[in-house]
Amino acid sequence: MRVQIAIIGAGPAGLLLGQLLHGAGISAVIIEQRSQEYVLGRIRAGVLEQGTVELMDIAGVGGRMHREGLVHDGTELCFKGERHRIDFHKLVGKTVMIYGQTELTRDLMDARRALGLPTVYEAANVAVHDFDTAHPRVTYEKDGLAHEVQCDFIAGCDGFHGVCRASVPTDALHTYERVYPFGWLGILSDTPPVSDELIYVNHERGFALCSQRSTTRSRYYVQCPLDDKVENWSDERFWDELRLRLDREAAERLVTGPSIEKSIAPLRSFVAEPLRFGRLLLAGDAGHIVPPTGAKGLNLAASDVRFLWQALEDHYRGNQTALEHYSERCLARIWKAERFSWWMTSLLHRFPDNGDFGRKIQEAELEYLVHSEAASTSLAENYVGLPFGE
Ligand code: RFL
Ligand code: PHB
Repeated sequence: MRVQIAIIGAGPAGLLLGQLLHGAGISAVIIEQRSQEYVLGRIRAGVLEQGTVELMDIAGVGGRMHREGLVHDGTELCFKGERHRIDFHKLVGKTVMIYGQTELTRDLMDARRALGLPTVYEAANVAVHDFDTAHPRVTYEKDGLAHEVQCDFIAGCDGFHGVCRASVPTDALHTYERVYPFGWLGILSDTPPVSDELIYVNHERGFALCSQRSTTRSRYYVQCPLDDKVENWSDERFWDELRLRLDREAAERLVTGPSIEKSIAPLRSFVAEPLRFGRLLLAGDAGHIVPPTGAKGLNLAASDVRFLWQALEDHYRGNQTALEHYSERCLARIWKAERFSWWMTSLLHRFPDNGDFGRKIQEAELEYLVHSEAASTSLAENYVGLPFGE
């Protein structure tokens, strides 16, 4: 098979890129190691920045998102048992959209199938070759048969554990990393959300987050030790712990029910530089990870894809240097989101070695944040998504 772009990975980055390239008349195949059902079964992000919403519209797949997604004008921060609202719309004139990564992925998969665009699921032993030459190749096996794809470029959209970044010679890559000393235990339940907006909680027992997928489906998280196991957490124990971390009104209003998903995610900050090696271009989690506290992971994947799609379109229109700035353009925005996610994480969690001094500093910063318009505006501006620098 020969295509212009071989996309590795059918997560949000790969699928969105595939859709945008199709709109630009650029041929692509997506090669994914898992099944479609497996990809859709992963419960992850839930908050879309306006820029991500716009990109879904440009890709022609925004219909259901606008019908079913919930527009949020602000969010709440809870500390010392009291909630404080940050009004994004009032402060920066923008909003966010609550629409689960699962739904966004499903819309992109459905659109791709309807257009008959080539996607290989359950591809084994995917390998990328010769990306430092003008003739890159991808090989994989499917149903026991070996396949080869020849292409102009390889888009590495294969997530943090993918093969693309791992195929780059280590001396060509600089990585930056911080691993946090706790995880998030999350559950999904078909219960009405405790509040109309998200609640981020700083509590002496640890961080908690009340999020949602719809008016009838909730997503809640509590900070837990890194070595904790899902098996240690019955639904009852989870609800009891969450209730303890909420303010009194929310604790009384919380509607509990059976969980339909429960998992523990570690928290990490990670950036690989650069994001381009010859004709291999990394996008999304393949190049960087943020802790979920700022709701930036999926949105960063979308912003890389925006830069990549535009650079590839320019390249095929004859601009021979269009791809040269891809990495630096992405990284400028990535590092700002890394900073914001690290800051939100530091502000809201209990760190084992922070001590009383650290706790007092957190409290002072939270007080400042909710009572200073300048500080609230800074949070709002970052949360809804910084500009693309265009
Ligand atoms: P994805 O979604 O990981 O998709 C990568 C795809 O590549 C496939 N793949 C391969 N395919 C072929 N060959 C190989 N060798 C391959 N290796 C991997 C994988 O099967 C997969 O289908 O990356 P992408 O597209 O860059 O999208 C990024 C987002 O998924 C990610 O940033 C967010 O979901 C991060 N994240 C969260 N972000 C938020 O904003 N809020 C959250 O609450 C939130 N929760 C999470 C998360 C990420 C998690 N991970 C990665 C463990 C919870 C978890 C558990
Ligand atoms: C979620 O709904 O899963 C979610 C929302 C906001 C975050 C992280 C996760 O910051």
